[in-house]
Amino acid sequence: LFRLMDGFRRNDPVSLQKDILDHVEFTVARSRFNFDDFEAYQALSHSIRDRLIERWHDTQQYFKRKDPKRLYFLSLEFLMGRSLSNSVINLGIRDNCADALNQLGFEFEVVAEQEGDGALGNGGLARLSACQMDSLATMDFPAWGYGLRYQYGLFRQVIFDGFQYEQPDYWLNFGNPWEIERVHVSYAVKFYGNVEEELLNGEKCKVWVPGEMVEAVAYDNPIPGYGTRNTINLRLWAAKPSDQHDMESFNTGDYINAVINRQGAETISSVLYPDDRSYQGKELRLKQQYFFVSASLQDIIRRFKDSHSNFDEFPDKVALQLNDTHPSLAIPEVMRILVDEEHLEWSRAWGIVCKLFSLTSHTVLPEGLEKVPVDLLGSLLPRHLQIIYDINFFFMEDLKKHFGLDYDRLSRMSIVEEGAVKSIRMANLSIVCCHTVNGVSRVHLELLKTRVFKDFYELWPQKFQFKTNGVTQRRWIVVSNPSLCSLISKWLGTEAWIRDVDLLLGLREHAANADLQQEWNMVRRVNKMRLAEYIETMSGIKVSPDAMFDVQTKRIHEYKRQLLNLLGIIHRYDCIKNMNMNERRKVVPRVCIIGGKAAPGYEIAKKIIKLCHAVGEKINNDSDVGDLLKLVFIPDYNVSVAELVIPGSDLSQHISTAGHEPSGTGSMKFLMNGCLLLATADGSTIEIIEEIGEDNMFTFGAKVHEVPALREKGSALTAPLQFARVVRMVRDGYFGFKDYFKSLCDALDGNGDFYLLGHDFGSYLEAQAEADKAFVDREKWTRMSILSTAGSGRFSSDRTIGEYAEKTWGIEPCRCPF
Ligand code: 26Y
Repeated sequence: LFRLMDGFRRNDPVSLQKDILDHVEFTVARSRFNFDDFEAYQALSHSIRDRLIERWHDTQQYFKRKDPKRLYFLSLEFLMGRSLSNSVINLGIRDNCADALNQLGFEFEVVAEQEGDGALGNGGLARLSACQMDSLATMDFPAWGYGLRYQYGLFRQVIFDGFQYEQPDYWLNFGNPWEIERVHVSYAVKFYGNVEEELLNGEKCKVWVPGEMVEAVAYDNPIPGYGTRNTINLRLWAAKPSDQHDMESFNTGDYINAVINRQGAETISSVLYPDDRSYQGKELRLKQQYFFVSASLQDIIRRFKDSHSNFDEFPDKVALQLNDTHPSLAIPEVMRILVDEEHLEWSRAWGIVCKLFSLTSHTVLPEGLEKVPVDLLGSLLPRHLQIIYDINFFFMEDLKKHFGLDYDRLSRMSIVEEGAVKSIRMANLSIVCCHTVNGVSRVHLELLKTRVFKDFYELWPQKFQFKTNGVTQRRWIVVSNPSLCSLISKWLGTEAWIRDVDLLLGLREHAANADLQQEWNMVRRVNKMRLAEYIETMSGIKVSPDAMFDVQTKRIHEYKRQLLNLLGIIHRYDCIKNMNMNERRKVVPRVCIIGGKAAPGYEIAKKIIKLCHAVGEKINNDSDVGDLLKLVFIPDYNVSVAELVIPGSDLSQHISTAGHEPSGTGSMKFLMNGCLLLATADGSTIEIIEEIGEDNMFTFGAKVHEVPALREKGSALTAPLQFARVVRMVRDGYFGFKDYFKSLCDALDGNGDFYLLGHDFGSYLEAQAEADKAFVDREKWTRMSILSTAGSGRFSSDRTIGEYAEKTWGIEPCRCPF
């Protein structure tokens, strides 16, 4: 009772201080009279973890008692970043923690900097999962996230001589106070073997006799909501050797080798695949996917069975969300459990499965669609392959009824792809079984309907929906830009926008107010100085905060066109070189900042990184140019680097070839922080333009519907002369490495310019010139900046999650009352 009324752990600075010192002494095992910043981080984190665990228990008990329909969010990737600041802010105890640390002689910011990044994902899709978890918790939804606890997260990018090198990210080296190991929550996951038939009550049924077993152990990561006691769970699975079926190997007498072989099991969850571009049918990747799916479903079904016995109620209590097709083996797995283990009839099981699943697609590239070779699937998961064949058989029968014997269509829509390598199309499997297929922006849905999944749209138009992505303002304003956060609250007269983000619109009426403008610029200036300092420490390059900070940070992809940006920078450099002193005085100084990782096997992306360094080397050391132009590459871009870069940017670039970026979420983070966008009309920027108005940003380039015809024509005719000139500079070795850059230049030749850099170059330069013009008009620029933040509310993940909850998952808030 004491606990219900009072809270077990107190949150005043003195109690926090006591807890911190206790953890210094008993958890970190250091003297309370002598500990450093890192140990202070560990002790504070453990104190916060205690508080999270209390709330976690209360929330989970409340969910259990109320038994609402739950959402299970299945994703192979989560990019959580750091947890300390986010947790104390969501718990509402940041200032108290800072006071407590202060009295012990530590500074909160310095202590928080000690934390490493949780980087269990590649890019957009993975960070989106993290933002959505924050919204699910804050909005009190009864949700669980499931994922894999990779021992090695996304590689660390190291730049040496301008080239990218990949280093392992062994993020657990210094311990992870944010997870709770649940040694007793573990499940056996089966692989290989064969399928046998057995008689059960006179009926034939299939039994999968596995050839290998691995244990999945749960690690729980509490996700606290903001302004609520609700704390939901992100459960990540780690692979451990299984005790079952192991007697044989130990009886052969080769004890040492038997022990060593057991360690092999752990490789399943050892490393994240660092490619977000093309799927390769690798056995380990497939093993990861099934391992994750099997453990999660055993856990979900166990929880369901705790209070239910009839599987017909399963879809009333459970919604399963597939984050792209990566977890789509969950579909045959649920069928297998219902049919083989629970002995439901096929058609009854199928009826249940069809009400459970929803899919969100995050790609438009055909290479991104997963296709698993049948041989691989059949050897690793023999029973699942049979089930997939059966699902396909019934689906093909239905199709014939619907469309007649249109064999072209049948073969395009089949889950099984015949061809040199017979494969299972995971997207087709998912669409057949999911009640809803979501795109991540309006235009993305259009592309899914008219290109990628056209046949399926014609069959099931009602399945196809979109929910424009969003990002959480808690992480992307409150945590990463505290001074802007205070300023917003001051001018809105409330902090309520942190939960109710539409209130940001209230800033619109103050956008021209001179006092707000002055305070706004002061906050932005300090953020720029912080970024300038970081740049100098990382690269030794001194940049002036008076210059416009022009930023493009995201994964390196041809379609994202970092190369267009670089060619634009070369053009700017070329112009400055050809100016006289008088003309140079009119140039608006720029600091161009590029950051992002290239997939290790993506040669062209790696060349783009090298080109950035080569061009930077030349420009930054040219005394003719001085502070008028700088080019810096920020290495190892990740969530915590983003938290520093985004608030310090003036202009940010989102310049993909139209029709290639499903949504893009970086743009939303920059927008929230009052950074102006320079963008093509692609993905979510189309909707951002609608929300804040075309006159509030700088847009250029071909439109989605123009791209196919332009490609046909080739851009040889439309590319401006300046384009040929800058490409030639690279080709002729003006920046060195002539041979190495040759293939980059070849790809831009007239007919080969697939991403239309040549076509868009002219309008890109015009948009850049517009940005220069606006930047020198301080009043105008600041107004645009305030209006950007004001209009960013629609791009909060709170809005996205609200839409999913209502239209796709059918779940309702369940708020823990104490
Ligand atoms: C199968 C494997 C090769 C693979 C692994 C990861 C394929 C794709 C991915 C990740 C895709 C991804 O991150 N897509 C991005 O999702 C964001 C969130 O919806 C979008 O904003 C962004 O436009 C899209 O590229």
